[in-house]
Amino acid sequence: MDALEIEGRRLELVEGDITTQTVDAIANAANTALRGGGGVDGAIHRAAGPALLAELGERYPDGTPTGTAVATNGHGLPAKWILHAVGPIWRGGGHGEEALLTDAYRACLRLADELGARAVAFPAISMGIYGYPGPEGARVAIDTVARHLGRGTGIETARFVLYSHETLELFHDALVRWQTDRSVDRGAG
Ligand code: AR6
Repeated sequence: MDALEIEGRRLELVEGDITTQTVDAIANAANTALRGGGGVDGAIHRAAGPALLAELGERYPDGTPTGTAVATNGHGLPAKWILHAVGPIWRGGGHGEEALLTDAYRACLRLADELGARAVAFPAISMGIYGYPGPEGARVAIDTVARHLGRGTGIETARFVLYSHETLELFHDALVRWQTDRSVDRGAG
């Protein structure tokens, strides 16, 4: 496992299935309709059970826009809450994708703090069906979560759960780069 300590909090990278994580909250890479789908969204709905779809339909009948997130119970999952975030569909990079991906992670972090979640797991939002390029998507994910851990937050552990070794490697590279940039910033005073 790759891990980094930031202001006494942990940022971890693991290869695995997010639905089996024993954490307070897991993030989901959902779509604006919030009615389930493929990829990690499909896996989460299958593992959580039909009560998840029912809760989403009841509480969020209009869905949620790209760059935002909503919370539900975890239902059949070990996690207590699911944070359903909507990342951008990659359309070449000139359509605000980076800001929207940053917003999606930030929305999850904000919800996690509101709920009092101490351990939170994230998938690689937008990096599957939505086609966000690997190195850039991993950089946005690591930078956004690492920055949040460096501020006042109740989150003690943030864990990226990556579904393939290739994705894990991308996140590893982004983590190393973030660490290097931080040392340079500190060195410069
Ligand atoms: N655990 C962790 N990561 C997973 C899992 C899993 N069980 N399954 C897949 N991944 P994607 P997106 C990885 O496509 O790009 C859905 O239809 C996957 O390998 O799930 O944001 C939604 O309803 C990839 O690295 O999400 C939306 O319509 C990452 O999760 C749309 O897809 C994200 O891939 C969202 O597309």
